[in-house]
Amino acid sequence: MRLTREQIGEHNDSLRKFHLQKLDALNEMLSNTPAVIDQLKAFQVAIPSWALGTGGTRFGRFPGGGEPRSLEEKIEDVGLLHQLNRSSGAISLHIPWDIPRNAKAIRDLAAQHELKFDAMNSNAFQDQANQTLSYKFGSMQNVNKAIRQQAIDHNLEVIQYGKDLGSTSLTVWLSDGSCFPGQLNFRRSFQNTLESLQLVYAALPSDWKMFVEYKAFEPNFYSMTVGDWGQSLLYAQKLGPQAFTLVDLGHHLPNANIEQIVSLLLMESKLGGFHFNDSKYGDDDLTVGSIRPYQLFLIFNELIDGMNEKGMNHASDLGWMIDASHNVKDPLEDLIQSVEAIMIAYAQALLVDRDALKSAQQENDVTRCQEILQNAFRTDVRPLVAEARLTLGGALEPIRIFRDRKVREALVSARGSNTVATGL
Ligand code: LRH
Ligand code: MN
Repeated sequence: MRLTREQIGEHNDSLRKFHLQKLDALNEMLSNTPAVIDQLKAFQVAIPSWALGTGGTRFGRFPGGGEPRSLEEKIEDVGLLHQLNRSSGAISLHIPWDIPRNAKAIRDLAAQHELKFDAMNSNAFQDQANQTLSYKFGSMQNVNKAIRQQAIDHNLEVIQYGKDLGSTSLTVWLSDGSCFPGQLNFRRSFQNTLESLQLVYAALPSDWKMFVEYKAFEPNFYSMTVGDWGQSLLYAQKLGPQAFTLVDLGHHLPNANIEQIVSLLLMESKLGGFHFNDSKYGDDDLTVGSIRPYQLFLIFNELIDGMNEKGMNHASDLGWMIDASHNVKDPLEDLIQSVEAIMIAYAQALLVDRDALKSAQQENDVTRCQEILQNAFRTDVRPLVAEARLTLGGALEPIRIFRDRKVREALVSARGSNTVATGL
């Protein structure tokens, strides 16, 4: 499903006058809007292939219809997102949910939709139908060497698929851990996992990165073998210069200060990227910015401060990915909102007067520090994000045109109302 240039043009024409009024008002108020718009135009967020259908919980799944039935249809859906917001120019695949049967054909299809392949994700957390050894008691931590080798071989296979598609990074999230005290020897589990990751690391092409994703709990509920940023950092430091930590916003214990974690990982040059989502309790995988938009802003504030200090390129030096699951929203609408929330938080953080903040911090002027941050956070930057979209050929209001053009209805009539996308 693609929209025509004319349909997007018509949509923008109907909204342009009001948009320009809001943009002019911001241009009056702010000094650096052209620079902010340029940085927004360069910023691309990768869409997870496993979040294009309806998710669910152990209590139920309520599909909305028209879900992609194949990798090809997933690429088409991300292509449509990118057509609307011009900020979703990459797809992150999960193996074996999205095995590219014909890599050349898949690459060509993605190119037609102006999409790149972001990080590849391995899956040693589910037992596949044809699998000989079970991951019930873990994969790379497992006391059984053959099971560890099975997980290593799977990751080597995932790297090969990535090389065939032009990806240059591998995300390893391990569900390994324990559910009860005494079940595991923590040090041996760490050592087994490190040795296994070292064998995967050794197979990385020289221009690749490995992201070690940590998670505090679920599906294990007593310990996780990559349980927090400290453990992930230990692995990344012991593995080598191509290994980094990956911060999934939903993978922290309640009230963790994620912006401080981000600041320190950047300082250590070991922050690799993000899985953006939002949560109120656990790994809820909700729409980005839907629960704690101020935290998202504070994270971007630390990112810009730390990346500027190291002269890093905002758009390309870190992995920007969404990791979400949709139980009650239309998956594509949810992803449109998530990308929008990320762009808004980035734009607000770009408005922070960093020199003023530094001098207020030097004077311990706590009140002024907060004023400087919240002045940026309370600035409605949506016209800047919309202008970046417009000048890249996108839609001024993606959700409105998605609904006005009855995209979901068209997908349901094309694909059926009971189609199920592979993934979570
Ligand atoms: C684990 C996780 C990981 C993915 C999975 C789909 O909770 O965040 O990033 O492999 O979700
Ligand atoms: Mn994740």
